[in-house]
Amino acid sequence: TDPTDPLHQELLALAQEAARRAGALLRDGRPADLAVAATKSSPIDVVTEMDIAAEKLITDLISEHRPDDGFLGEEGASTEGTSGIRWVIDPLDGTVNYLYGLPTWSVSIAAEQDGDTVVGVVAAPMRGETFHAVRGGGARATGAWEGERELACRPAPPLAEALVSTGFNYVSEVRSHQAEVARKLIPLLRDIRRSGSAAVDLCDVASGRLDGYFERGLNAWDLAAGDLIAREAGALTGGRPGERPGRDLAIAGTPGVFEPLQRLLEDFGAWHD
Ligand code: 2AM
Ligand code: CA
Ligand code: CA
Ligand code: CA
Repeated sequence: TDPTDPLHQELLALAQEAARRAGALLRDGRPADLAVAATKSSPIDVVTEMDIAAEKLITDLISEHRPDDGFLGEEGASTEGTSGIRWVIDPLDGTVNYLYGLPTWSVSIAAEQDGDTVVGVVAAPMRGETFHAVRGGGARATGAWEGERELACRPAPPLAEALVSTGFNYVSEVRSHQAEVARKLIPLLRDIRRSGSAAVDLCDVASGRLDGYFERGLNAWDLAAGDLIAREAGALTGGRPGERPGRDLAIAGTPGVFEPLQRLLEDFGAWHD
């Protein structure tokens, strides 16, 4: 694949602009009393309004430039399109963090061409960072902290020194099982993190800030952009052995951590109760 393909460059520029604007909307539009509301009334409704507004901003902007593209978005965007391009969008990944005022949340936008992800953008406005990748062209990030840079995942440490992030589902029976898997893993790893944004975790693997990541129960919009960014940075990604990342299980890791982590998750039956 040719990373300088003008279509892919056009899709990248559009995804970056949409992510920038949606990130600004979420950052500037967040009600100051949201975290207080979390302990009272119905804060989820307020967050849901922001989710929906951000998704609409993204799909409106893209449709204006590319009226024939399809969409799949967490907040309901679902159209086929006729151009062969479909956008896979999570307008706000890390909703619970956003609700509480924690900085780890993101806007995730991917473009698929005939079913394969060709562009991924993840903007994390409160970290001042945006990550992007074009298929075959590597992954890059821009940000105040580490500047503009090419991303490369870390050289593999022994599993016992690997820092691995995960997430927990919201279905209580699944959570207990996930806690059991984490209990078995903790003594075998350096430590475990739980950031609350799957898209940010995948970008942190790409950046060499994490050695691995796994989660169960995710949807296409959580994974699409971050998975391409991780792979273009040299990470391996997958699901159950032999499968692509999906609802049952999504795993990303630096080569050398990915396979032993996948094997352990298989041994611990991480994708079933
Ligand atoms: P969200 O913030 O967009 O809802 C954190 O572990 C990851 O799980 C995030 O990507 C989060 O996405 C996702 N998530 C949150 N609630 C979920 C649910 N009910 N089902 C599946 N995934 C969920
Ligand atoms: Ca999500
Ligand atoms: Ca979301
Ligand atoms: Ca959600």
